[in-house]
Amino acid sequence: MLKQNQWQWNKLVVALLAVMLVVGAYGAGRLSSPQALAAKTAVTPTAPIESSKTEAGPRASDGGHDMGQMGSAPPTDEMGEMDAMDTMDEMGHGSRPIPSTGVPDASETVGGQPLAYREEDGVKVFELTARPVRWPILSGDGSVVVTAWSYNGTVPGPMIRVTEGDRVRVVLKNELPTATSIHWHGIPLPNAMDGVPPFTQEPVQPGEIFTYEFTAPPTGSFMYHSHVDTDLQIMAGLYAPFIVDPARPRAAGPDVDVMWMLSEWRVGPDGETYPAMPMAGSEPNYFTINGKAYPDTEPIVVKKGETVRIRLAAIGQFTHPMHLHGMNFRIVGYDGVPLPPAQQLTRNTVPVNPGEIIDIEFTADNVGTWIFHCHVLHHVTNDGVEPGGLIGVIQVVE
Ligand SMILES: [Cu+2]
Repeated sequence: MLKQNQWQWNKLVVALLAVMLVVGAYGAGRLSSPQALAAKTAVTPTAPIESSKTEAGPRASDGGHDMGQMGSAPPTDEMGEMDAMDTMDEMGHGSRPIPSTGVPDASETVGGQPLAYREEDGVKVFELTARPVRWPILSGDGSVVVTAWSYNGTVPGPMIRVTEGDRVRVVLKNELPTATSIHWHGIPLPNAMDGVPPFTQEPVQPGEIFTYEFTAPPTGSFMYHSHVDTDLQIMAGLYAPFIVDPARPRAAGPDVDVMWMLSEWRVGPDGETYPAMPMAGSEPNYFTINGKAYPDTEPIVVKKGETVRIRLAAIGQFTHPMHLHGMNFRIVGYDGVPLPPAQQLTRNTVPVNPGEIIDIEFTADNVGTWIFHCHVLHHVTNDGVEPGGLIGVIQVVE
């Protein structure tokens, strides 16, 4: 009896040991994969293997970005070249910096300004040149300059503003190192003018010119942006506002009427600019309204009682829930379509998803210095330091 109990006890111990071994091995496997991935991810941003062939290396003038947790170590011997190559493949082109060698500094410092046009036989003709530029997103002591791809040397590119029914012609010259195109986001137009290689046109090669022409749609907020390698080219700055005004304006327009284009950047510890691609491991560490991070974002100053319209456009790869302090706003337009009063929600926070354009209006009836900011809290930092990023200041004065 005793012997049989001992035998069963031994069997139980052996079975328990076996279970522990299996669970242990499974747990170790589960743990080791993400750790290995994290190690690879951390190494990649400073392993610009591709770029080292064409780039002169880190820009000394851009040194001093303390990346903290975003930081990364150069590839270690044990990592080996094969591992580095594997990681490059996993991360795609998000791991390569936007080439900065020979890129000139921007001559303008404010983006999204109205673009002058000339009239030819009743057609409004606009000219755009897509070209690289060194663009300041933060000035002063902690200045940060990114390597951007721009329209006419600014981020965002210049605002095209026309009246509904206008005939519009846009001549695009490509001075980028790669092919590009322009898509007219939200604007109904003939298919051949939609700007989407390979579906509607061939890519516009470096040095080439392509002319777009269409009729301006009914009034609303739109944008234009590249439609080639979009997760690189749009993240690098190839976007701009396009506004269509009503042919017969309503009695009283808003006193302030601005468009805020929201986007993200990644500046690496090497000072180079990487396209922010969250799902490719290239997390952004700077966030901009019209190409500027707070405190360089343009403040809005209004008198008490004046009306403010802000056209919010998320052109990057994140949703930005924009929250206004001190006052509520009405959502008066969605994706370029003005909303009738019965559909206008009153809110103080509105999520702006990638590709969406949301028009809000409010009466500035509360005196003070109010902020209108993204409520994803990482997005109100500059490289991890708050306040920064997607904060706009609205100053209501007597
Ligand atoms: Cu955000």
